[in-house]
Amino acid sequence: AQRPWFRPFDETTRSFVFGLQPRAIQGMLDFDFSCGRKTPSVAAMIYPFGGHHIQKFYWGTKETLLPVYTTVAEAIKKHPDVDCVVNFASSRSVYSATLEILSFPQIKSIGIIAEGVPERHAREILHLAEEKGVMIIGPATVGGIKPGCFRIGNTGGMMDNLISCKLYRPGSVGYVSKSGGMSNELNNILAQQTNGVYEGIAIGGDRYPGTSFIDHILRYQADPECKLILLLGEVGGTEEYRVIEAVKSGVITKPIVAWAIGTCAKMFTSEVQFGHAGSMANSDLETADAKNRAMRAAGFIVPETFEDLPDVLKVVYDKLVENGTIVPKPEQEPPQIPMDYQWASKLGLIRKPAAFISTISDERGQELMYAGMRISDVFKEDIGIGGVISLLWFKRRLPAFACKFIEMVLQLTADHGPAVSGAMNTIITARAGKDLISSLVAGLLTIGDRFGGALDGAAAEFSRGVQSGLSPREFVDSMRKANKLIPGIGHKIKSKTNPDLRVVLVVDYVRKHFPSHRTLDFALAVEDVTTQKSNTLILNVDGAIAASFCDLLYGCGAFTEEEATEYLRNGTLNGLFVLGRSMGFIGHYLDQKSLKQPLYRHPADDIFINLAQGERGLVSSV
Ligand code: Q5B
Repeated sequence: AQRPWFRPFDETTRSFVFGLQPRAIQGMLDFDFSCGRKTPSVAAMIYPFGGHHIQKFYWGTKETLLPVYTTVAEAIKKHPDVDCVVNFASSRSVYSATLEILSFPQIKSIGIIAEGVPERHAREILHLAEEKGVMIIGPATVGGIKPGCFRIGNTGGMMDNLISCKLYRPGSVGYVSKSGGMSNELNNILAQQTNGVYEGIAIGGDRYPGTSFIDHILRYQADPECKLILLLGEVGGTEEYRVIEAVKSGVITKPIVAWAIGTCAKMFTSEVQFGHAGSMANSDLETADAKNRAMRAAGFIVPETFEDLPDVLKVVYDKLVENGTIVPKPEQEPPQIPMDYQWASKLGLIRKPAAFISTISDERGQELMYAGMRISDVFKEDIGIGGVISLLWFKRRLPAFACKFIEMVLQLTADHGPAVSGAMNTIITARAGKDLISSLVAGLLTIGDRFGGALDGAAAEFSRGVQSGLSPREFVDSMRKANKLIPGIGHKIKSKTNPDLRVVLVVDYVRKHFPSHRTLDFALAVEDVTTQKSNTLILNVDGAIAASFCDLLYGCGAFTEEEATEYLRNGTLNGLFVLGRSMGFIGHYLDQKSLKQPLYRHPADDIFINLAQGERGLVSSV
């Protein structure tokens, strides 16, 4: 867009942001939206690292995508409408980045935010920019703002501040200051005492800013929309004198209110360096008092103190309204800007129901917590795997005998040879070249009612038997009547004559350490009945663990009856087998890998293939 020389920014200004600055960009886009801009003022980001990608931002209540380019050249090529760069490059890289940007004549203005730019680099940039007719704002600046049009980076602060300073629409006062912080103060004063800011630029606090007070004041003088000029100078440097000369020589004719801050420097016995690199008087001329005196003498409107500045501005503004120079426009409703969620939530302005609830662990603080116990205490108190499971599964410390029993279960169920369903699956999957997790999961998926996953069912049936007061015989009959196998009873290879020693170990431990073992006793009595039919119908490892765990949950004193029932119903016990057997499956996977076992193909002569059977079914269905 063609803009007059004195108006570098308007409501069509489009910019690149150099550097990954999503917060600043979101701030610029929120400002644009509040101004009623049709298009976002940021067209793209330039970031040399991380490759070309896209980032998502809010545009009002909706979302929009901005590209991230790795080179200025690519960005320039894709966005011929952009003529401004907000350069967030660090003090180390800003010099080379700015030189690169300056090599593209499409760019007419650059805001340089970095502090600590070496003065030699700043002067070179300034010299080159002058040669090329590019306006530099900064370095060491927050930037500037053109109300209703364009915001450089973070200028003006948070959205609530921008709204309360009415920066979403133009006023009539153009100001220039060194300090970004003081710009905020001026935005506020001007919103209260006048019809607000027309444009505000913070040139930055370094000794060699890219543009100075006079550059911007000359633009304000030329711009018919700017009716009143405000200059906030400060101690150090002589830039205010260039403005004084322009006023004296009649180049600046618009009313100009001014103040040089740092008048308190005289109260110190030695020279004072204020916050900015350039804010120190190296001669009498550079003191704030001398500048204020000289500006007053040249016809600037200079208050007695900074505190009087708002009143003085009001008087001057009222006169301009009275004589018709400024015709105040009817105030427009401040726009509704959706609040930033993080910010509003931090201030306690909004709430929302959490999508998830979690009550077992917390990593947000300094130390990881398991159910309220610090991870360092887990080790200090040596609670072991049983203790960790008691915290993460049951959200409480269980008595030592219970934790020990959990560990015993994990050890007993860890493996039962390569021939069981799950291990076979893991082995075949590993031999098919799959990874550890796929092979492990292939094994785990076999766990169910028949293999290894009979614990939940066994716990439900044995505790039903105990609670209903049935005799073991009546219980077995009730299962037969319901045409159900008893979970936890029966084994493929173990029998009365070939007992499963894992079961013996469980029974011994429980009888010795548990306060009550009536469910286990009931299950063993059921075994006495079932083994009368076949000596393979023993209480198997699933059944023994399940019955014992019922006794643990109902009898250890850590759970109410309801809680114990709930844990059984929720599949806790099969979890024990899954956890324990995972150790074995991982072992089988690693074993196959280290043995370099090839792809397995089952011998066809071991599969009875009978197509005739299938064909008959097909024919009959036709
Ligand atoms: N009958 C385990 O079957 C097995 C009966 C029953 C009443 C029963 C079977 C069963 C319940 C599920 C269960 C966990 C399939 C087992 C485990 C981990 C493992 C594995 C390992 C490891 C064995 C013969 C006759 C039939 C049946 C009757 C059988 N079970 N009656 N209640 N529970 N149990 N699973 O030997 O009149 O002739 O028709 O499903 O607890 O998985 O090491 O291998 O650590 O990895 O093939 O230990 O018992 O017997 O099916 O031929 O039945 O007994 O009705 O009667 P079998 P079947 P009938 S531990």
